Amino acid sequence: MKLYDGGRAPNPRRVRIFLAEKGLSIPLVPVDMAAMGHRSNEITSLNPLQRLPVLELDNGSVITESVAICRYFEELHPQPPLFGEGALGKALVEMWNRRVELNFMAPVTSAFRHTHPAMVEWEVPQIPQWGEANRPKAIGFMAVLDEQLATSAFIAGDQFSIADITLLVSVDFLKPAKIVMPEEFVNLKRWHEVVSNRPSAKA
Ligand SMILES: N[C@@H](CCC(=O)N[C@@H](CS)C(=O)NCC(=O)O)C(=O)O
Repeated sequence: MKLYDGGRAPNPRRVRIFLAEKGLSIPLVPVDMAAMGHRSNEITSLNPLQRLPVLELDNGSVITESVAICRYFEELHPQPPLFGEGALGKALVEMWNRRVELNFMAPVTSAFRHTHPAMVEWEVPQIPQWGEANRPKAIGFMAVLDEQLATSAFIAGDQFSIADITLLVSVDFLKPAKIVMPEEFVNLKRWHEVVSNRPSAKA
């Protein structure tokens, strides 16, 4: 089994954090994304979308999409549960993971990809106005996150989950996206400190 990894990029990091939380060590194949390694023939043959991460199994099967890769490991290694427990717990984790992906991770990464000069070849067409338009969207959703975290230790409830991992990589990507978290979001800040101190956050 091999995990094609993309270094500091948020989606590959999601999977590395997930594996660290599970205590799993999977052989990594580093791909130099700055040198466009993700557009190589090797990666394209595994994933025609030319995106990372990519998990290649020993039988030749290929899994792309960070959440699908994490789901695979969750099924093989159910402990600790990171996709929630029970009908309600699982639904809430899925709900928050999707909410964070669509309403926060997407605007944060779009702000970066549509404004940063290094992304010109990645994001075609690069539309700086669209990047600018996404900054207030990301900040607007922080209010929803902050409200949820006012009464909940983690984003989907009392237990750390994949939704926290998606949120962590997105909050950590605010800096490259040149978005500042407003001081008023004290619950989100408290949560960020807590999850950043977990050993897995170094992944
Ligand atoms: N939905 C995919 C997104 C994967 C993705 O966009 N990965 C980025 C790195 S964070 C990438 O490979 N980008 C390459 C490109 O845009 O050319 C997932 O969850 O894995």
